[in-house]
Amino acid sequence: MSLVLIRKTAPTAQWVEALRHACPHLEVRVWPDTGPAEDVEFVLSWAADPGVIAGFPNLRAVFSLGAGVDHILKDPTVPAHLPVARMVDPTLTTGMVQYVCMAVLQRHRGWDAMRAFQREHAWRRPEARVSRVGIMGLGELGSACAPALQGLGFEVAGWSRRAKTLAGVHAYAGEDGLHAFLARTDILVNLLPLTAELENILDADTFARLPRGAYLINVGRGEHLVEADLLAALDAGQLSGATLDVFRVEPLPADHPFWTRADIAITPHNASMTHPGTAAAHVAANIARARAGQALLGQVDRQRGY
Ligand code: NDP
Ligand code: OXD
Repeated sequence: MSLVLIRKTAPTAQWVEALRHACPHLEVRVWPDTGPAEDVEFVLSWAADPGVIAGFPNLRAVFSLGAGVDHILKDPTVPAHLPVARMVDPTLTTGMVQYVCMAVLQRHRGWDAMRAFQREHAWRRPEARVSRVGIMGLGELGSACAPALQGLGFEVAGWSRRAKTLAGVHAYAGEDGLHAFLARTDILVNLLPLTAELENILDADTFARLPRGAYLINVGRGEHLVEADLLAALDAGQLSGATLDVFRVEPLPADHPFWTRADIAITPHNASMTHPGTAAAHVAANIARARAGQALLGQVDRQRGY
């Protein structure tokens, strides 16, 4: 029996080596060289084409190469009974904490303004700011970013589906908590998963509820953001800027209006990456669990969508 690795647009050698090391008795194959479809027990995938996963009749589980599972759940052919697990990887978490802290600090300390002053040879200090950070999504990643930001001196709030208690974090939950959460947030960090309910959550209404001049950091998914509403909010001064790592269409098309805006910082969906050396252990643990008929680590609730 084998595991098939599906990673169409990125190298696979490191993954194969790490998986063979973590699971010495597992046969690892790289799609499309899968061998007999009946022999495939697990798929470890990022953005498999629709129908590919359903082509393996004896699967025990599907593992995502990333924290997000939207790329798997949007394929209607993936059998409903099949357990799906998201990635939980310490290196992925650390990378996200670094990125979010970097983007928050750049905004808070006026880094872009200082670079612009430098280009003019101007010895000038940006305005001092008070920045209350609000994190949408207090899961694996959001709940790791919160204490790191607190350690840097920020007042931090978080918004999740169910009520949460995190030391020192102002926790808001559900639709009832959303407006109050937004009203106290100067820098909004989106770390939500993409579910049907959350698509387009970063829209004109959300922006209007933030304090005037607030800043957006979107590291969740491009589909959370209504792009035209962001441009309108920036033009109207309701938002003062945005750091965007994820987009509806990736790579971001060369003629997209975001590219040329001084008030938008773009990064190429690399806020954080799964690292095979640390993540293979999570896959190995889940293989053992699936074979023992146990719930997976990071198992997704297919109804909830994350
Ligand atoms: P988790 O599943 O651990 O956490 C998801 C969080 O979102 C939970 O706190 C959950 O609430 C909350 N949530 C879900 N639905 C709702 C809702 N309807 N209303 C309010 N809150 C909701 O995910 P991770 O932290 O591991 O990852 C989050 C996302 O980050 C990924 O799905 C992916 O899209 C993105 N990501 C982006 C990367 C990048 O490089 N740009 C890298 C890695 C991830 P509750 O706690 O109550 O369940
Ligand atoms: C992920 C991502 O979901 O990289 O891990 O977006």
